[in-house]
Amino acid sequence: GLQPLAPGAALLRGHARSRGDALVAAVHDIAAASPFRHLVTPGGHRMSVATTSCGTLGWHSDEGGYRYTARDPHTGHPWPALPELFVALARDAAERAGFPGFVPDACLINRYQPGTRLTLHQDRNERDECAPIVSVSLGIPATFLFGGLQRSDPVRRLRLVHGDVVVWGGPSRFVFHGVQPLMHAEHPLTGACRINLTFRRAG
Ligand code: MD5
Ligand code: FE
Repeated sequence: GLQPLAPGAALLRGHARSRGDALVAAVHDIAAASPFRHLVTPGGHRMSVATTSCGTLGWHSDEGGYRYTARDPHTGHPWPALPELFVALARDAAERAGFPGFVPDACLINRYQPGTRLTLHQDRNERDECAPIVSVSLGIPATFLFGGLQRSDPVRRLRLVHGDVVVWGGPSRFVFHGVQPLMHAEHPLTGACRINLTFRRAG
């Protein structure tokens, strides 16, 4: 089923669950080529979330700013390709949520361990502002926070579990959002860890 969350935003509960094994296996292959790393924010803070990417563009930050790059600065090589499974899942989820024809060129992969958090922020480094962001949760549960277009807007809490997919588009594309510090738990596929895939049209 599809649960509307806000204008342009929808939760597809369990939509990726049947493909969980293949998705986690693909993440392991990607991380073997472009390892998870803790990026440094432009403000000089090491992020508690560990990140890698796949696709023609990947996400990077350092003291110089936030940006998408064609090569992994850690390896000097292009980012691993987007697996066909990822492209098909993102496209199908976006279409169900009312955004047909979504073709992602970047997938950011975030790895959360107990205590890892993501402070409230907006995603505004993607060129195509009409394209949605598709988020896939794998592994242990997290409490996702989403607010409004102003940092001061009230924040709603949403529990996301293994296999949940959320599509953020239209008026919800630029809302403030974050993830509460992860509680300890274990999942048979990921251990004490949550993996989030976010599919974007960045270039
Ligand atoms: C996560 N990742 O759970 C989230 C899922 C990130 C990030 O926030 O930037 O890596 S993506 C959730 C998202 C993205 C863009 C817009 C909105 C939510 N939104 O409008 O709420 O690791
Ligand atoms: Fe974000």
